Amino acid sequence: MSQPTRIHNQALRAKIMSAEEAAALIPKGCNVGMSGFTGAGYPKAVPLALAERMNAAHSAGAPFRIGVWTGASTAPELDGALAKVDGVELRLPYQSDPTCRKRINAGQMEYIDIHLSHVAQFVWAGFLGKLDVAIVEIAGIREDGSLIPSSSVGNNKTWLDLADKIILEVNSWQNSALEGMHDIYYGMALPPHRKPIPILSASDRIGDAYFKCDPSKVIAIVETHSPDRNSAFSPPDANSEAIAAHILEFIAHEVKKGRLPQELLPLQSGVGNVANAVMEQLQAAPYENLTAYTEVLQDGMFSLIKSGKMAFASATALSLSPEAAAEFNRDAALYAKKIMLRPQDISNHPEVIRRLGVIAMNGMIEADIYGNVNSTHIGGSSIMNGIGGSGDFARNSYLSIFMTPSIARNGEISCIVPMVTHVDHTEHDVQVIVTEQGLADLRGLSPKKRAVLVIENCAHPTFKPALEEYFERARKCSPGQHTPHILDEAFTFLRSWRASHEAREACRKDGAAQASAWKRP
Ligand code: 0RQ
Repeated sequence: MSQPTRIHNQALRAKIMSAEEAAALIPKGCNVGMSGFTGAGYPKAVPLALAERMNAAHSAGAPFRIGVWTGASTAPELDGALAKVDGVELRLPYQSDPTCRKRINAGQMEYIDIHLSHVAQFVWAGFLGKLDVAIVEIAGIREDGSLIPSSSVGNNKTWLDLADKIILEVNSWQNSALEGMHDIYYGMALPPHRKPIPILSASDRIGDAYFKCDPSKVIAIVETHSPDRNSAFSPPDANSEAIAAHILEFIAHEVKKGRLPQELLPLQSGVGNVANAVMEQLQAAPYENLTAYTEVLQDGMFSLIKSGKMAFASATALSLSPEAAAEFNRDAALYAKKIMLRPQDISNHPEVIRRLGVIAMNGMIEADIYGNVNSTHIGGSSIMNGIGGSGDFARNSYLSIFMTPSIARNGEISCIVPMVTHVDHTEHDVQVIVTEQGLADLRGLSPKKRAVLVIENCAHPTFKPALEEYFERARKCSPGQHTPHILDEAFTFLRSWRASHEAREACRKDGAAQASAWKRP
């Protein structure tokens, strides 16, 4: 069934064409700023058509690659499709696509992982070179040529302002009630002309509801009717439930101590099932009038808005499951009054995060006994996703919480380690570490006291003795040192301990013959 037009500007209507025709206008080797943030508001047709074109070019022996700049992660129709045809020379700033990940770790794709709040400034300042083309999904074009943003804002304002050429995808699947939900701030300038950002509470409106767009730069408009990625959430598992319960207990303690108000402070919650479980548990907690100043609004937060527990949420993207998206579509006008979507350099701005006193909750891959956190690398060298907005929030929040199950890969690996193999958040940016085993409040503790608490409260029982042994020996090896370590062993100790532990277990089970064969590595 054909959809009523969303393009109300007559002059721009003349630029409507197919995705294939639009893709044909993108030059080889150019830098393209694409919309899209955590599976929301990404272009759904032109990247696929471009991938076809790239594939044909590769088959003809003439590789065709571009630089892909986005808000954050997108979807298989964008990152996945372009990566599969080897069409991406360089990708920034955050991705979570399996094909991209594989290519990056195989050295076949350049990847720059930067704080999400930095991207717009880097591009305005010219640090990343020239932005040639913008491909931006929008929900409609108004008579005056201004654009109604889609389910994510991300870096779209910057792409539209700075790209030489613009391709617009007008997606009629996006709810028309999105109109009015956005706050596009046009007051940002580069130093030394920068002014304070006048946001004093999460719901403050400081900009326009629409993007400005120079019509002379628009080279193509493609009409689509396609859903966002809308990944489903798995129901919270026991670990997520336990982590969420520890955080809720900690928050209740802070309220009791008078260090948090009864309505708490604005919440920021990272992506994923653990973050979602925390939001779900807040549903039953005795707090009202909650607010969020976050980057991604997921199902858990959406439920808090639906139940009336959360009064207002500011974000840069709506990243909902299919069920929650359907719910949003049913009652969009109501939600539109309680949700505001901003550019990511504002949703993640250090000044605002520090002023509002955000409670930041983010996932991690591993933490070390002193509180340094690795959010991005497996085994110290393979990228997982990227730092995303976790650094923007962790350093500037009022409370910075990092969470993970205590073990990974079927219990083979401890997520609490002597020394993290890669550091994204230093001990100075990490105040609370939580696993399903418990929570370590590191505020006000010197390194050695932190180590005792992290091992005691957060490590899995399988690995706790090894971590205690490491810490004890490190203290003895370097008496009095501020942050004791045995550098030769810091990365390998748990692995060799695990091997010896398994050998010991085998001996215990199989008897003396094996026991005599066992040697400590
Ligand atoms: O591997 O996918 O092969 O099974 O890492 O781990 O436990 O499923 O956790 O999905 O919550 O992701 C840090 C990656 C956690 C995420 C990270 C393996 C594990 C699994 C994923 P498989 P889980 P999650 C807002 C803020 C940075 C960005 C951020 C992230 C996979 O939270 O990307 O916070 N954060 N942004 O098996 C080896 C370990 C491991 C390990 C986990 N210690 N060793 N493998 N894994 N721990 C959002 C934005 O900014 C957009």
